[in-house]
Amino acid sequence: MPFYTPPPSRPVERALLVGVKLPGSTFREEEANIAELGLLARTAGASISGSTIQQRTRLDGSTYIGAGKLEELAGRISEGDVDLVIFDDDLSPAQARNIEKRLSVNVIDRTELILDIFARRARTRQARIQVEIAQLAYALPRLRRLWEHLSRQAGGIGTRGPGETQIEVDRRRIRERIASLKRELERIEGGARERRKNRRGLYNITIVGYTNAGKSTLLNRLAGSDVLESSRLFSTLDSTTRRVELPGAGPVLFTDTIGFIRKLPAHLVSSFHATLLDVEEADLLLHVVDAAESRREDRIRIVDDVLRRILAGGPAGARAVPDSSPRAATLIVFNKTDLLADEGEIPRLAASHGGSIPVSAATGEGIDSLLDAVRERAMQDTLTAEVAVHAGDGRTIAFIEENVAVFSREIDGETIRYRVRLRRRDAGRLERMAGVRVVR
Ligand SMILES: Nc1nc2c(ncn2[C@@H]2O[C@H](COP(=O)(O)OP(=O)(O)OP(=O)(O)O)[C@@H](O)[C@H]2O)c(=O)[nH]1
Ligand SMILES: [Mg+2]
Repeated sequence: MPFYTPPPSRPVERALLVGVKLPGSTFREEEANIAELGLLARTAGASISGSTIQQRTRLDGSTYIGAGKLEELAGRISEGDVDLVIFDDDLSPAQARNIEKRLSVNVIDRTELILDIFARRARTRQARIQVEIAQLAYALPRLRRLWEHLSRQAGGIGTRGPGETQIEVDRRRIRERIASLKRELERIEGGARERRKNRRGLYNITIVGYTNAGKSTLLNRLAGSDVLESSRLFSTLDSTTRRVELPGAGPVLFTDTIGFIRKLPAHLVSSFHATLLDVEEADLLLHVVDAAESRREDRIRIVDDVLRRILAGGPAGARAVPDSSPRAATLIVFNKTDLLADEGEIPRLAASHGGSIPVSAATGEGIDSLLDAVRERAMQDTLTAEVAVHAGDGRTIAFIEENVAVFSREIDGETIRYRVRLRRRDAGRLERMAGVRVVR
């Protein structure tokens, strides 16, 4: 595939990280951004040789960092301990080309790095297709550079004539491939939507948040499960759902989702269909925030923003709403409170976001309060009902058995009496099908 995909067994690449500080931001912010880029690079399997932040009043159109800085980088690279230069921002095809020409080592930008991590992590067919679509869409305007790269590797100069036509052929092939992958994705998602029907009747809680916030650890703590949790970024690529009995509220479903990050590649956002469905179907969103992270407020904003972008790209009508926000209520969960140096920080967190809940998924502290809050919401949004159905009404019986949390069923002559817990918004639908009597 015409994309930067290093072989899995490559030796550890030594990376130099490059950021630019523009007038709108501070050095401290850029340092934090570079630190995050370093984490991403390590997640992708690279080691870090060094980093540099260039202060500029504006970006340079042809070299991004400016000709002088580029020379400086070339000097730094000639010392011999750098195989790869990673830019914290997206480079235009021309910028990447110019920089690569001068530096003679691999040059990638933030999007390529994130796509590379996703490509390595994707396990399910659906995740793989989504990543491949994003990679191809990203590669499409950059084919010329990739071709130059290849011809340089082959030692060939003067391949321009045939190269040009080859690029046209490749572009067409890539577009065809994207179209066919999208069709396959739609087929897979059709099936997934069918399977999801099974969880309609249960109360759905979707866990969202910045990558590494502790979403999977929280799910494991809540459900006693063992979803992969790790200090690497993007350990979770596929959603996982666990059923949990909440005393009083019956069974509910918790779903762990992929983490978000600053400057998430646009192509990738539009392919987050699974997460979109998880968010759309949620009755309650738990937004997990790393309380010990100094930029937690920024991260809350970034996650809200990505959620809006995902929802805006969603199916039917959502596109028309530029500020589409999740339909479900959101509860902010400040995680990792065990890492807070200052005890007084916890009340300050609570004050900063009303109704938020401080927890430590690692130690279990605060988990009971979280479960209480979830139970309270679930009780508000669901109700216990008694449903009487004629034993011959197969359609309604099938609907109840498949879509509603059933506590008990009793046969009383020609009638089946169910005791169920169902979502308020499902009650009307059931009422039209059978005689629903609400028991309070
Ligand atoms: N000290 C401490 N560490 C935690 C806590 N919760 C999670 N962690 C650690 O934080 C890291 C990330 O946890 P995960 O649960 O994998 O985070 P995630 O949000 O699922 O991350 P991605 O799936 O990569 O987006 C792991 O090293 C966890 O052990 C906590 O309450 N306290
Ligand atoms: Mg995870």
